[in-house]
Amino acid sequence: MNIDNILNKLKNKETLETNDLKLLLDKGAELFKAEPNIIQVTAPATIVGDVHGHFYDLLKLFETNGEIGDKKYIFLGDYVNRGVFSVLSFCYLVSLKIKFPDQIIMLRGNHESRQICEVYGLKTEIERIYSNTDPLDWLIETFYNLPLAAIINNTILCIHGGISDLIKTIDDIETIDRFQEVPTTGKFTDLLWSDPTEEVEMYKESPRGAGRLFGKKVFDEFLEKNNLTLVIRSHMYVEEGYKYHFGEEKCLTIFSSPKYSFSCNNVGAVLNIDQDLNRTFKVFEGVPDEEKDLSFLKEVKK
Ligand SMILES: [Mn+2]
Repeated sequence: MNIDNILNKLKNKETLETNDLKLLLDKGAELFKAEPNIIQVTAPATIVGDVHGHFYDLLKLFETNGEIGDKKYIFLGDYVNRGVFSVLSFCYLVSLKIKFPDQIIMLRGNHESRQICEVYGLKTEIERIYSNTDPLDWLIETFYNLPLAAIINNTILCIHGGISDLIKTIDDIETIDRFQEVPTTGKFTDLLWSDPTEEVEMYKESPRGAGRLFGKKVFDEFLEKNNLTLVIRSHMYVEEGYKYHFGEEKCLTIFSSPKYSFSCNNVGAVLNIDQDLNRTFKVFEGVPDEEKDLSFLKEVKK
Protein backbone atom coordinates (compact mmCIF):
# COMPACT_ATOMS: atom_id res chain seq x y z
CA MET A 1 0.00 0.00 0.00
CA ASN A 2 1.44 3.36 -1.12
CA ILE A 3 0.04 5.93 1.30
CA ASP A 4 0.76 8.92 -0.97
CA ASN A 5 -1.21 7.27 -3.77
CA ILE A 6 -4.09 6.63 -1.38
CA LEU A 7 -4.03 10.23 -0.14
CA ASN A 8 -4.09 11.53 -3.72
CA LYS A 9 -6.99 9.26 -4.65
CA LEU A 10 -9.00 10.35 -1.64
CA LYS A 11 -8.25 14.02 -2.27
CA ASN A 12 -9.68 13.51 -5.78
CA LYS A 13 -12.79 11.94 -4.17
CA GLU A 14 -12.07 8.55 -5.72
CA THR A 15 -13.52 5.42 -4.13
CA LEU A 16 -10.87 3.07 -2.73
CA GLU A 17 -10.86 -0.54 -3.89
CA THR A 18 -11.96 -2.85 -1.09
CA ASN A 19 -8.50 -4.43 -0.70
CA ASP A 20 -6.88 -0.98 -0.27
CA LEU A 21 -9.65 0.06 2.10
CA LYS A 22 -9.14 -3.05 4.25
CA LEU A 23 -5.36 -2.56 4.38
CA LEU A 24 -5.74 1.11 5.26
CA LEU A 25 -8.25 0.50 8.04
CA ASP A 26 -6.25 -2.43 9.50
CA LYS A 27 -3.11 -0.31 9.60
CA GLY A 28 -5.04 2.58 11.17
CA ALA A 29 -6.58 0.27 13.78
CA GLU A 30 -3.12 -1.05 14.67
CA LEU A 31 -1.82 2.50 15.25
CA PHE A 32 -4.84 3.55 17.33
CA LYS A 33 -4.74 0.35 19.36
CA ALA A 34 -1.17 1.08 20.46
CA GLU A 35 -2.19 4.48 21.85
CA PRO A 36 -3.28 4.94 25.49
CA ASN A 37 -6.81 6.14 26.39
CA ILE A 38 -5.37 9.59 27.10
CA ILE A 39 -2.64 11.00 24.87
CA GLN A 40 -0.18 13.57 26.26
CA VAL A 41 0.45 16.40 23.82
CA THR A 42 2.84 19.35 23.82
CA ALA A 43 1.58 22.65 22.34
CA PRO A 44 1.32 24.03 19.67
CA ALA A 45 -1.72 22.14 18.37
CA THR A 46 -4.93 22.75 16.43
CA ILE A 47 -8.18 21.32 17.79
CA VAL A 48 -11.00 20.33 15.43
CA GLY A 49 -14.60 19.49 16.38
CA ASP A 50 -17.22 17.32 14.64
CA VAL A 51 -16.47 16.63 10.95
CA HIS A 52 -19.61 14.55 10.16
CA GLY A 53 -18.69 13.57 6.60
CA HIS A 54 -18.03 17.15 5.44
CA PHE A 55 -15.07 16.11 3.29
CA TYR A 56 -14.92 19.23 1.10
CA ASP A 57 -14.93 21.42 4.20
CA LEU A 58 -12.23 19.27 5.80
CA LEU A 59 -9.94 19.81 2.79
CA LYS A 60 -10.71 23.54 2.89
CA LEU A 61 -9.85 23.59 6.59
CA PHE A 62 -6.37 22.15 5.92
CA GLU A 63 -5.85 24.57 3.00
CA THR A 64 -6.76 27.63 5.07
CA ASN A 65 -5.40 26.68 8.51
CA GLY A 66 -2.34 24.65 7.52
CA GLU A 67 -1.65 21.09 6.47
CA ILE A 68 -0.85 18.15 8.76
CA GLY A 69 2.89 17.67 8.64
CA ASP A 70 3.42 21.40 9.18
CA LYS A 71 1.01 21.41 12.13
CA LYS A 72 -0.22 19.04 14.81
CA TYR A 73 -3.97 18.38 14.85
CA ILE A 74 -6.28 16.92 17.48
CA PHE A 75 -9.68 15.76 16.20
CA LEU A 76 -12.43 15.41 18.80
CA GLY A 77 -14.44 12.65 17.06
CA ASP A 78 -17.67 12.33 15.02
CA TYR A 79 -15.99 11.87 11.64
CA VAL A 80 -18.97 10.08 10.11
CA ASN A 81 -22.77 10.27 9.64
CA ARG A 82 -25.05 13.29 8.90
CA GLY A 83 -22.87 14.51 5.98
CA VAL A 84 -22.61 12.45 2.77
CA PHE A 85 -18.83 11.91 2.55
CA SER A 86 -18.20 9.89 5.70
CA VAL A 87 -16.00 7.21 4.14
CA LEU A 88 -13.77 9.78 2.39
CA SER A 89 -13.47 11.90 5.54
CA PHE A 90 -12.52 9.08 7.88
CA CYS A 91 -10.21 7.33 5.39
CA TYR A 92 -8.43 10.59 4.59
CA LEU A 93 -7.72 11.24 8.26
CA VAL A 94 -6.60 7.63 8.81
CA SER A 95 -4.23 7.98 5.82
CA LEU A 96 -2.76 11.11 7.39
CA LYS A 97 -2.40 9.18 10.67
CA ILE A 98 -0.38 6.53 8.82
CA LYS A 99 1.78 9.13 7.09
CA PHE A 100 2.24 11.44 10.10
CA PRO A 101 1.49 9.33 13.22
CA ASP A 102 2.76 11.95 15.67
CA GLN A 103 1.10 14.92 13.95
CA ILE A 104 -2.52 13.81 14.19
CA ILE A 105 -4.56 12.57 17.13
CA MET A 106 -8.01 11.19 16.44
CA LEU A 107 -10.34 10.79 19.41
CA ARG A 108 -13.52 8.76 19.48
CA GLY A 109 -16.93 10.42 19.26
CA ASN A 110 -20.35 8.96 20.00
CA HIS A 111 -20.91 8.51 16.24
CA GLU A 112 -17.99 6.04 16.09
CA SER A 113 -20.41 3.30 17.13
CA ARG A 114 -22.21 0.54 15.23
CA GLN A 115 -25.60 1.39 16.65
CA ILE A 116 -25.35 5.03 15.51
CA CYS A 117 -23.76 4.26 12.09
CA GLU A 118 -26.55 1.88 11.16
CA VAL A 119 -29.10 4.67 11.54
CA TYR A 120 -27.48 8.05 10.80
CA GLY A 121 -25.87 7.64 7.39
CA LEU A 122 -22.68 5.57 7.22
CA LYS A 123 -24.39 2.26 6.49
CA THR A 124 -26.49 3.79 3.68
CA GLU A 125 -23.37 5.47 2.23
CA ILE A 126 -21.48 2.17 2.21
CA GLU A 127 -24.38 0.34 0.56
CA ARG A 128 -24.33 3.00 -2.17
CA ILE A 129 -20.54 2.85 -2.74
CA TYR A 130 -19.79 -0.86 -2.27
CA SER A 131 -21.68 -3.97 -3.22
CA ASN A 132 -21.78 -5.36 0.31
CA THR A 133 -21.55 -4.12 3.89
CA ASP A 134 -18.18 -5.68 4.80
CA PRO A 135 -16.55 -2.20 4.67
CA LEU A 136 -18.96 -1.08 7.40
CA ASP A 137 -17.61 -3.81 9.68
CA TRP A 138 -14.00 -2.78 8.91
CA LEU A 139 -14.71 0.87 9.69
CA ILE A 140 -16.44 -0.02 12.94
CA GLU A 141 -13.59 -2.32 13.98
CA THR A 142 -11.24 0.64 13.45
CA PHE A 143 -13.51 2.96 15.48
CA TYR A 144 -13.28 0.53 18.42
CA ASN A 145 -9.56 1.32 18.75
CA LEU A 146 -9.72 5.12 18.78
CA PRO A 147 -8.32 6.78 21.93
CA LEU A 148 -10.60 8.83 24.20
CA ALA A 149 -8.81 11.98 25.31
CA ALA A 150 -5.77 14.22 24.88
CA ILE A 151 -4.13 16.48 27.44
CA ILE A 152 -2.15 19.46 26.18
CA ASN A 153 0.76 20.62 28.41
CA ASN A 154 -0.82 18.87 31.43
CA THR A 155 -3.49 21.58 31.66
CA ILE A 156 -5.95 21.38 28.75
CA LEU A 157 -8.21 18.34 28.40
CA CYS A 158 -9.69 17.44 24.99
CA ILE A 159 -12.66 15.04 24.86
CA HIS A 160 -15.76 14.52 22.73
CA GLY A 161 -18.65 15.00 25.15
CA GLY A 162 -18.17 15.81 28.81
CA ILE A 163 -18.00 14.75 32.41
CA SER A 164 -20.50 13.12 34.78
CA ASP A 165 -20.85 11.84 38.32
CA LEU A 166 -18.90 8.79 37.07
CA ILE A 167 -16.02 10.88 35.64
CA LYS A 168 -14.50 12.92 38.43
CA THR A 169 -10.82 12.36 37.75
CA ILE A 170 -8.52 11.85 34.79
CA ASP A 171 -7.98 8.35 36.13
CA ASP A 172 -11.69 7.60 35.57
CA ILE A 173 -11.01 8.10 31.83
CA GLU A 174 -7.74 6.14 31.93
CA THR A 175 -9.57 3.05 33.27
CA ILE A 176 -12.31 2.88 30.59
CA ASP A 177 -12.29 -0.28 28.44
CA ARG A 178 -12.60 1.49 25.07
CA PHE A 179 -12.15 -1.49 22.71
CA GLN A 180 -15.85 -2.12 22.29
CA GLU A 181 -19.18 -0.71 21.17
CA VAL A 182 -20.16 2.45 23.10
CA PRO A 183 -22.46 1.12 25.84
CA THR A 184 -25.86 2.73 26.60
CA THR A 185 -24.90 3.76 30.15
CA GLY A 186 -21.75 4.20 32.24
CA LYS A 187 -18.68 6.43 32.21
CA PHE A 188 -17.64 5.54 28.64
CA THR A 189 -21.10 6.64 27.44
CA ASP A 190 -21.03 9.81 29.55
CA LEU A 191 -17.58 10.84 28.25
CA LEU A 192 -18.85 10.69 24.65
CA TRP A 193 -22.43 11.95 25.15
CA SER A 194 -22.54 14.57 27.94
CA ASP A 195 -23.11 18.30 27.47
CA PRO A 196 -22.68 21.41 29.62
CA THR A 197 -25.84 23.14 30.90
CA GLU A 198 -26.55 26.49 32.55
CA GLU A 199 -29.83 25.11 33.93
CA VAL A 200 -28.40 23.34 36.99
CA GLU A 201 -25.21 23.57 39.03
CA MET A 202 -24.79 19.82 39.40
CA TYR A 203 -26.04 17.12 37.02
CA LYS A 204 -29.25 16.61 35.11
CA GLU A 205 -30.71 13.97 32.81
CA SER A 206 -29.76 14.63 29.16
CA PRO A 207 -32.54 15.10 26.58
CA ARG A 208 -30.33 13.02 24.23
CA GLY A 209 -31.24 9.88 26.20
CA ALA A 210 -27.55 9.10 26.82
CA GLY A 211 -24.88 10.87 28.86
CA ARG A 212 -25.59 13.63 31.38
CA LEU A 213 -25.88 17.39 31.51
CA PHE A 214 -23.26 18.91 33.82
CA GLY A 215 -23.44 22.31 35.52
CA LYS A 216 -20.89 24.96 36.49
CA LYS A 217 -20.30 23.79 40.06
CA VAL A 218 -19.33 20.22 39.19
CA PHE A 219 -17.36 21.41 36.19
CA ASP A 220 -15.28 23.83 38.29
CA GLU A 221 -14.69 21.03 40.84
CA PHE A 222 -13.46 18.78 38.03
CA LEU A 223 -10.99 21.43 36.77
CA GLU A 224 -9.63 22.08 40.24
CA LYS A 225 -9.32 18.45 41.26
CA ASN A 226 -7.40 17.61 38.07
CA ASN A 227 -5.29 20.79 37.85
CA LEU A 228 -6.81 21.75 34.50
CA THR A 229 -7.41 25.22 33.07
CA LEU A 230 -9.59 24.33 30.10
CA VAL A 231 -11.75 21.52 28.71
CA ILE A 232 -12.27 21.50 24.93
CA ARG A 233 -15.11 19.34 23.63
CA SER A 234 -17.34 19.17 20.55
CA HIS A 235 -20.55 17.09 20.18
CA MET A 236 -22.87 20.14 20.04
CA TYR A 237 -24.08 22.21 17.10
CA VAL A 238 -22.79 25.77 17.47
CA GLU A 239 -23.84 28.37 14.89
CA GLU A 240 -20.68 30.49 15.39
CA GLY A 241 -18.39 27.42 15.23
CA TYR A 242 -17.24 27.80 18.85
CA LYS A 243 -18.76 28.71 22.18
CA TYR A 244 -17.58 29.14 25.79
CA HIS A 245 -19.91 27.99 28.56
CA PHE A 246 -20.60 29.06 32.16
CA GLY A 247 -19.64 32.72 31.56
CA GLU A 248 -15.91 31.98 31.66
CA GLU A 249 -13.30 30.77 29.19
CA LYS A 250 -12.78 27.33 30.76
CA CYS A 251 -15.32 25.10 29.02
CA LEU A 252 -15.26 25.34 25.24
CA THR A 253 -17.33 23.72 22.47
CA ILE A 254 -15.79 23.57 18.98
CA PHE A 255 -17.95 22.61 15.99
CA SER A 256 -16.28 22.15 12.61
CA SER A 257 -19.09 21.17 10.18
CA PRO A 258 -20.14 24.38 8.38
CA LYS A 259 -23.58 24.42 6.72
CA TYR A 260 -24.46 21.42 8.83
CA SER A 261 -27.06 19.04 7.36
CA PHE A 262 -27.24 21.23 4.17
CA SER A 263 -29.91 23.34 5.90
CA CYS A 264 -28.09 25.20 8.69
CA ASN A 265 -26.31 28.51 8.10
CA ASN A 266 -23.53 27.89 10.63
CA VAL A 267 -19.83 28.45 10.14
CA GLY A 268 -17.18 25.98 11.31
CA ALA A 269 -14.31 26.75 13.65
CA VAL A 270 -11.05 25.28 14.90
CA LEU A 271 -8.85 26.43 17.76
CA ASN A 272 -5.14 27.06 17.31
CA ILE A 273 -3.15 26.87 20.55
CA ASP A 274 0.38 28.23 20.30
CA GLN A 275 3.39 27.09 22.31
CA ASP A 276 2.61 29.63 25.07
CA LEU A 277 -0.99 28.33 25.16
CA ASN A 278 -2.46 31.48 23.59
CA ARG A 279 -5.75 30.68 21.82
CA THR A 280 -6.75 31.85 18.33
CA PHE A 281 -9.92 30.70 16.59
CA LYS A 282 -10.05 30.12 12.87
CA VAL A 283 -13.62 30.44 11.59
CA PHE A 284 -14.46 29.15 8.11
CA GLU A 285 -17.48 29.08 5.78
CA GLY A 286 -18.72 25.87 4.18
CA VAL A 287 -17.82 24.99 0.58
CA PRO A 288 -20.86 25.92 -1.59
CA ASP A 289 -22.93 22.88 -2.69
CA GLU A 290 -22.46 23.74 -6.39
CA GLU A 291 -18.71 23.12 -5.95
CA LYS A 292 -19.32 19.57 -4.68
CA ASP A 293 -20.03 16.45 -6.71
CA LEU A 294 -23.46 15.59 -5.34
CA SER A 295 -24.73 13.85 -8.49
CA PHE A 296 -25.35 10.63 -6.59
CA LEU A 297 -27.95 12.44 -4.46
CA LYS A 298 -30.01 13.24 -7.58
CA GLU A 299 -29.71 9.60 -8.67
CA VAL A 300 -31.11 8.50 -5.34
CA LYS A 301 -34.02 10.97 -5.60
CA LYS A 302 -35.05 9.59 -9.02
MN1 LIG B 1 -21.19 13.81 19.07
